Amino acid sequence: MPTPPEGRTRLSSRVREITVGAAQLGPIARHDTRAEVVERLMALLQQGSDQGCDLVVYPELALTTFFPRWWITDTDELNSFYETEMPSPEVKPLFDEAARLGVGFCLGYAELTPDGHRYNTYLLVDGDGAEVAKFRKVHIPGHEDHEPERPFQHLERAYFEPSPQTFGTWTAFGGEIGLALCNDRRWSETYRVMALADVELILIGYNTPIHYFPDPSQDVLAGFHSRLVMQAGAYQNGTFVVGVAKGGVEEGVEGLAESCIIAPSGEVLAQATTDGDELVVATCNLDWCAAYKNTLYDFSRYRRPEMYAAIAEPMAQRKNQTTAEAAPTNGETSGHQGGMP
Ligand code: CDT
Repeated sequence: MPTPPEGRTRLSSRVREITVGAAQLGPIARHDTRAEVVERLMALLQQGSDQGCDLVVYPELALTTFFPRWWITDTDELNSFYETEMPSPEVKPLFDEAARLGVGFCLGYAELTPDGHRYNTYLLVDGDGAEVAKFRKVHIPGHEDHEPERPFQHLERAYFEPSPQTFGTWTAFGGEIGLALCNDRRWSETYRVMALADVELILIGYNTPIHYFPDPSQDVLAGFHSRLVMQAGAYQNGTFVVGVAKGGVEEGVEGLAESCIIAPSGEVLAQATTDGDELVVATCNLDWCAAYKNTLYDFSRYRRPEMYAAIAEPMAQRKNQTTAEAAPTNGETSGHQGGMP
């Protein structure tokens, strides 16, 4: 297992290691029951326990098929894909077994709240079976309306509200843990917001159809883009990143697999070799993060937040600004001010 090579800066004498299992899932069919899926989750949990995992991480929407691929107008049918309580009776065996084994886990599911809100949710549970954190997906991709010209739908924007809360971090498993879901991993802000709270290990479940209808030229790059964003997010923020797929051909749609565990150096420590149920394991020395957070990415020393205000402005506000207002406000001329063209 790669660890920081001798000679790389170790800034802490206290070694904090967490063994993580990225519990990739293969396809879940539309007719598969929760009980059948939970059996598979428990098999991966057992493998994780056998391999010394402290934490087993499941994908986004890990209890059902990826239902946003269909335009579903019947409310009862749509609701059948959501959880109204967690753990539900069908999922409780997973919670009980994880607590018995002393293994924490992170589980993605569709959440329907008592007051009718629908979220794409990621739940982190510790080794004693206690809930640590509930995260709701921030960036909701796809489209709102039925688009029959597509070979399959991506109706997340019809079926989920974006989280009203920003990204968080939680102290657990001996470190600072952050959560994100699928499309969140493509946005650099996701990692940076968590890094500002000293995140050390970001867990990201995903369902990524390889075919991207708006621009199929991107299809061949699906794996590259997925790794690119997670490796950059890890390195630029001095954090481990665990990306966990539901992959393979599910109801005729091919999903990206390639689950992986990435070090703060940006290096991939371990990656799935199949597109089915597979546990990818790596031991993460959380003290490795400091080698980046305290040097090249020492935020308090080098970051220039006063230069980044535009990042936090809504687009509408930016479009309403005149060129002059949008120009640098430091009294210098606008445009390039460096030595290179
Ligand atoms: N589940 C999810 O967020 N998938 C998106 C697909 C984007 S294309 C609509 C992803 O970013 O992988």
